[in-house]
Amino acid sequence: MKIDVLTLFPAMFAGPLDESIIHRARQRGLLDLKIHNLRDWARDRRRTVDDQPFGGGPGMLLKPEPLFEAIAALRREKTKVILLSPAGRKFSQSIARELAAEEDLLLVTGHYEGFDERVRAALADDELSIGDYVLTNGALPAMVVIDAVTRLLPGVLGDDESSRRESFSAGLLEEPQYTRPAEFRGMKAPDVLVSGHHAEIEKWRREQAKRRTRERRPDLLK
Ligand code: 4GX
Repeated sequence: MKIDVLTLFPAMFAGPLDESIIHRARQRGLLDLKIHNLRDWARDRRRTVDDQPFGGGPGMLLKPEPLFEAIAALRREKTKVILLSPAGRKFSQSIARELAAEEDLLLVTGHYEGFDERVRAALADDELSIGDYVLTNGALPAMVVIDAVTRLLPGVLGDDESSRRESFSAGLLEEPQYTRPAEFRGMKAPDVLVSGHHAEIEKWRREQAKRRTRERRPDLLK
């Protein structure tokens, strides 16, 4: 899969996407990720990308010309252009699955008070929010989307990692889990897990996952 990102803060992307599973996916060619600086499409000597809103009010908006030129330069036939902003539809695992089936994404991160509305109207195929809180810019939301989508691409996770995810636990929170030692500072791991009785263990895990989901996230059961 190819993912392009348009941002005013390309340096923010250096660390998080060069570690661990995402790093491995990039190295193996499963994810082709490119970060682009919106300022490269500014026309004036000061490389201006923002301007004051018509009608007055606080803050600045991303002006349309650099965004239109950048998106025209970066988009290809099958590219899905996605804006990141608090006004988007709420990002979720099912949207991550939708996006993982695409060939080509262009993530456009909001800054300042947002975009000129014509960017939305003319260029965006979708608009996503990662949750109901206010961040300083859209770089972290873009990285959240990239991370959640990349781990769903074929071949990115090892068999162990992905088969466990695909098992009964889908749609439920994880059950309590323990590793050695079986007793630690007076706290014991449940006997059933240590017992080695596989059918009992599976039954216990399923019950615990359901109970935890019912107690903490009943919305997931609906
Ligand atoms: N999920 N932010 C975007 C600027 C902005 C404001 C309005 C477009 C319209 C966020 C989130 C988020 C802060 C990124 C405001 N862009 N983005 N930025 N939550 O809080 O996606």
